[in-house]
Amino acid sequence: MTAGGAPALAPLPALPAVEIAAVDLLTVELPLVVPFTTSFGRQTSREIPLVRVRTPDGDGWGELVTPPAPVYSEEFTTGAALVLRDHLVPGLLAAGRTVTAEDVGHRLRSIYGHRMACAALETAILDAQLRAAGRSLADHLGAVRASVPAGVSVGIPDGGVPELAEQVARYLDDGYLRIKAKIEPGFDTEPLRRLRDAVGDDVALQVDANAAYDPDDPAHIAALDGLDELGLVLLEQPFAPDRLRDHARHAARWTTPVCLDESIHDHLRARDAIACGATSVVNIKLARVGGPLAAVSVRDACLAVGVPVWCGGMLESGVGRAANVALAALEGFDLPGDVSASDRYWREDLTEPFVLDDGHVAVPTGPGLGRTPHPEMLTDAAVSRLDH
Ligand code: NPG
Repeated sequence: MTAGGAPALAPLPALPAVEIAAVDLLTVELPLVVPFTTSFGRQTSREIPLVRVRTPDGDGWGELVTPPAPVYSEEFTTGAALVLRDHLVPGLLAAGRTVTAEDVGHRLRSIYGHRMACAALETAILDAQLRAAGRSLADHLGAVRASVPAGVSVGIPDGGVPELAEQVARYLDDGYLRIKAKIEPGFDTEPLRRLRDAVGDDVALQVDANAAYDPDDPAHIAALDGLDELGLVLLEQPFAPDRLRDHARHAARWTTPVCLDESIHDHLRARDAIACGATSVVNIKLARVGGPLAAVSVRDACLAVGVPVWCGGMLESGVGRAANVALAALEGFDLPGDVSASDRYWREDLTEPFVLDDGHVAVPTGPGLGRTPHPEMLTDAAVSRLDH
């Protein structure tokens, strides 16, 4: 058992440490092919900061997935870049420049939170270690499949239900195996009923509220009750992250499984949320929980009590997506995740693109992440040093 009681299914193999020569942050901006609107805002592009760990044996990469404002969690891009430069990287290197991915958790254990920032650093170090060892991340984490079932997350469109139905029809044509629609108070039961009518009962449809509902507001609860009749795969994060008891109270009345995302920041929270009935499915985002190693421990905690998991996304470029796809290839990730092809997000990805093949995305097999940013995509990147 690990410290918090998560049974490790199989310990990850040890990898040789790497010698860190420098740590950089390279930031590029990419426009999204379609605006992405959730209950907390509208995004038309992404500022994508990449952590690059330079070693004598080559570079390792990790993506910082923070939104520009602290609307999904406390983290946001400017703050995360600062905490990397002023706390995480100096704290890590203070104990020596020979490091392993595990050292991010061990050496920085006195720092609270900032999991997305930690995840970018841990991923970059693990990538460097794995590239030096000639091993893929998926293999290292214990992947059990060569390709993963792909779902797609669809924002709240400016054009309402007709535009939503049109977008969803296109994604289904492309082969996506499940649709996740964003909801918010005022855009829930009725639009979703019309979407269900448009796509038919056989389409795997789920909704994500991004914590926008008040568990004590009768109008909000009536709207969520209405969704319970639509044969949804799951209802994701209706209430604020800390409101586990409220999730449990309402989940007990609904037939639609409640799935938590924002609430689950580590394996202990996963264990508690499951035990109190707040969640019966868990969305695992490696960035939200602090990196690939923590993501495996959350998966372990869920699997130990038979709770299914799936891999979430944060509109990553090919760098972050490569890590997500490796995670989604593990045992237990049986539901299609928010693991979509590159062209759902970008006209041109930073890396060799991920493509959809018969509703699946192939798991990278090359060393480390198996994806490297194309140098020509980084020519306009803002570059800063994080290690001094
Ligand atoms: O396909 O990567 C993707 C996006 C999936 O809906 C998605 N992400 O709440 O899960 C979420 C949402 C998100 C995106 C949240 C960006 C925060 C920022």
